[in-house]
Amino acid sequence: MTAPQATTDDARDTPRAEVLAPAPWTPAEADGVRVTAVRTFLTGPQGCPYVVTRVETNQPGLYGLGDASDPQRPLATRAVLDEYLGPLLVGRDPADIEDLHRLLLNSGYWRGGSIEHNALAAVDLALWDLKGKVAGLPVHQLLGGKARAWAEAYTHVDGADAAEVADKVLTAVGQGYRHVRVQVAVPGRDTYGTAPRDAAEAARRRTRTDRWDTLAYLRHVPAILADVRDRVGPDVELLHDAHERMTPAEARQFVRAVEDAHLYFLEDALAPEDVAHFPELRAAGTTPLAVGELYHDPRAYLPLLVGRSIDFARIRIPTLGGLTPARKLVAVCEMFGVRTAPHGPGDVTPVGMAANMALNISSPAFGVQEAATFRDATLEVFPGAPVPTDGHLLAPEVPGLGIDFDERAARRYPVGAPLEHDRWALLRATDGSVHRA
Ligand code: GCO
Ligand code: MG
Repeated sequence: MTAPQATTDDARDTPRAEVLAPAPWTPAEADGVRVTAVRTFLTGPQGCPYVVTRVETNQPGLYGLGDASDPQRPLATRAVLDEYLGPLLVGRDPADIEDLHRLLLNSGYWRGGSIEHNALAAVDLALWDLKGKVAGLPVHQLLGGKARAWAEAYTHVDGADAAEVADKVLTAVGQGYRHVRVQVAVPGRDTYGTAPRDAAEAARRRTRTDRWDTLAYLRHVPAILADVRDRVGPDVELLHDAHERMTPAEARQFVRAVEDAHLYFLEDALAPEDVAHFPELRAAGTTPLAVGELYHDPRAYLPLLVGRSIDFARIRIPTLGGLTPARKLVAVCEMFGVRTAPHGPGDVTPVGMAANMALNISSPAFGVQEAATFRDATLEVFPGAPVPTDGHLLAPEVPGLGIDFDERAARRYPVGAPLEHDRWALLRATDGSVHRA
């Protein structure tokens, strides 16, 4: 760390000690719980970069865990934690989460954004974990206790034709799932959420050689989804993720065309940039609409909630800045009759999933939880990771978030180089233009 340069504005040359001044009401006695260190870890047991934070205290064995998982910018979120938020937290009493959340948020002056919020979430979750451990209560008890016995989970299937997809849906139903996300491959085109069928396609996927073709998607996918519905019957909820690849006009056509599939929800039919088109999208059909994984500002949901133009909020707790803002957003969702479907693909760590579960089990607004299958390596690194059984997730009944972190095991799964993951920038449309992936 280079010595601070002399600046013209003396106020900015505040000695470090003053920046770390405790809240005016913090009792002086030294034996109170105090943060002694904020450690960050980069690990990749699930095949994508995870940034995990451990907030350590002066009480033996008392620490809190957090998740700062922006899988496309892990080094950036880690730097915010190591250089700014962590040093600001050391020496403080971890109990006043609201105060600390705002202090850390305001410390950047230019507030918000995915990177800052993921870093903030890592501290925020750790403070809630600590508060539960100090209180001897699971975090869901701090949020008002249980509103349900378990949280329904949804799993992912994909395929090239209705027969294959229907088979996989019925297999998932056999495992106890009542909600299944269905993605369909468009032949010879890049399609979100579908596994490459062979080595050649896997190679094309790595270089994003296949193009995105909305017309082919609109012609192919709604018919397959309706066919899958006919094959699996009415007793399983089907979900689909359009992954913000359509224009508002195309999304209206898709919503109209997919009516016969009777979807539980259609996700990300519109990109955040096109949010103003949701009211007309809602008018185009009866399919419930879900959105939110790309939203890092909780207030970005307000026009959609107040306008009653969505049915599900796909909240991503790490990207929103943690449990503190997420619990407030979920309360507002409840007021507007919008349910939650928290984001939970493999790139939300088990710590983030444990935070999801604290909200899911305690909030009346909960709808369904996305539940990727954690690899054995991930379960090894995160003892207590939430794992669905019979299609649902149980909330841990131990103090805190109910999850742990094995630092030694984490070292066995180093992450890849920057830009190695996902290649979101590489997708192009049939005319060669860059396209949201
Ligand atoms: C989902 C998402 C993810 C994202 C991924 C980005 O609904 O699960 O769309 O698959 O694409 O989290 O890193
Ligand atoms: Mg999605």
